[in-house]
Amino acid sequence: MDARLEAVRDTVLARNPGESEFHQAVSEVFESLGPVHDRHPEFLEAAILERLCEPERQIIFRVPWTDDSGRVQINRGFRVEFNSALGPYKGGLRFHPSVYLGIVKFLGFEQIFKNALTGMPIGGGKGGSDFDPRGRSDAEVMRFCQSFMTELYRHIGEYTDVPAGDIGVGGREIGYLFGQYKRITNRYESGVLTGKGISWGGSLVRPEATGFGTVIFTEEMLKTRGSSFDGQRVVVSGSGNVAINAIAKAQALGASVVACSDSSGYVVDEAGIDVGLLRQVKEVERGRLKDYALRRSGVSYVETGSVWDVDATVALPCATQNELDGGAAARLVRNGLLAVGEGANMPSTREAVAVFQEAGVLFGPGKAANAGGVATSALEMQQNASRDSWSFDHTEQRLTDIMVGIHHRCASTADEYGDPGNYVLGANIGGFVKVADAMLAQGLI
Ligand code: NDP
Ligand code: 2IT
Repeated sequence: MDARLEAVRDTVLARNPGESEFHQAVSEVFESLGPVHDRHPEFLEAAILERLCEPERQIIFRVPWTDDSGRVQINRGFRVEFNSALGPYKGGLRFHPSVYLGIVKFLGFEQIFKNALTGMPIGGGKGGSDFDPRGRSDAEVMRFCQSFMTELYRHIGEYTDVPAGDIGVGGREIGYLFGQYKRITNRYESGVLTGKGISWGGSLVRPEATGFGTVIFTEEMLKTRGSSFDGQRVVVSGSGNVAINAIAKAQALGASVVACSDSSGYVVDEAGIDVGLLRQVKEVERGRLKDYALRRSGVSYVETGSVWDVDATVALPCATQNELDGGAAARLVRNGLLAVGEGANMPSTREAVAVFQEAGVLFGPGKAANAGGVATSALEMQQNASRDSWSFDHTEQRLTDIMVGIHHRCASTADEYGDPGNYVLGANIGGFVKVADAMLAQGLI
């Protein structure tokens, strides 16, 4: 890494001790930016990087609620409003026991560049809680969401900060959060949250958008090698919102998706995952992946090892950060891997990314490949602002155009900076330059 950038990076790491995921996300972006600063010394002079790494505002709050047995529970809530150069802070809320400030900051930092790449007018932010929704009743989830929003409402708004879902936050949670916001503020402010239900301000295609978008981006990468999803053998990690919709889209394009996972194990279904059954088990019944294997013949369920032990020509990691390490990457490469599209945020470790890139595997980093979710959130905001609602086909076409556009931006930026095919470089530089230009224009704030 460039010595000037290394000095800034070291200061950022020292000022944010113990936040390993944030350190990882910052280091990865900095490693791409040397050539930009050679061309744009004004960015260094204006301390754009130092400002980018310091969130504009960080909110941490107590979330008290009572469980079904009447016991008081206390969780911690977060919202990191990272950067508003391009628009209101925009990014999801994650409810998972692992959530702490370092995870929220890594996600918020990634979101700045991702949102810039979409070409939509949205800044970057992220939030969540260490609340674990697993095993909680609907009533408990509702009381938690109401308490969470009772603090969060004062910090968000259509023109300020617009949260959405992420791990552990889907349509049910957005509903409870929106209801409480409306009740406290006495405003039907549809544009304050995205991922809403269709009948009360949501957008068609938003539920599918992240998984669909990841596959569309990966298809664009495959096309550069004269290939496509048709006939590929695909492995997907996770079995939540992003994974299920990535499986559906990959199969619609002619691929066979033979495995997916949850945090307890993975299934191998050589006949191709039955998306209808998977949706029934995971989305309707809120069951575990093991239940899928119990209900379908010829499927094996594996509790040890990793879903990345299953050979694939295309890998779509759609679960969580750092779930695919260097060893798994090397094994996949040895067994014929052609492409990786990251549906999750930072699922590949830095060692894994290096293995893929050295082997010449097409590698689409999350901030580009999974941007379809937030882009469709921005389309939901457009519909809310105009009090309109668009058809499925129209919205899906917009999503497709946006993903093709992001692919083009990443590829042409990589070409421009002399490293064709390096989508990591293209995404980091493409997103950064857009935000840096806006920050310069807006003065020292
Ligand atoms: P969901 O909560 O719907 O699903 C998450 C899935 O990942 C579940 O199958 C879950 O398994 C698995 N998972 C979570 N944590 C772990 C872990 N520590 N180890 C193994 N598996 C794990 O979340 P989403 O599908 O919405 O999100 C998945 C990823 O996609 C995240 O990285 C998220 O940040 C990213 N993303 C999401 C977007 C969206 O629009 N929802 C947009 C862009 C990115 P289990 O049930 O066992 O916990
Ligand atoms: O990581 C992400 O981009 C998301 N969780 C979606 C954010 C959004 O505002 O739709």
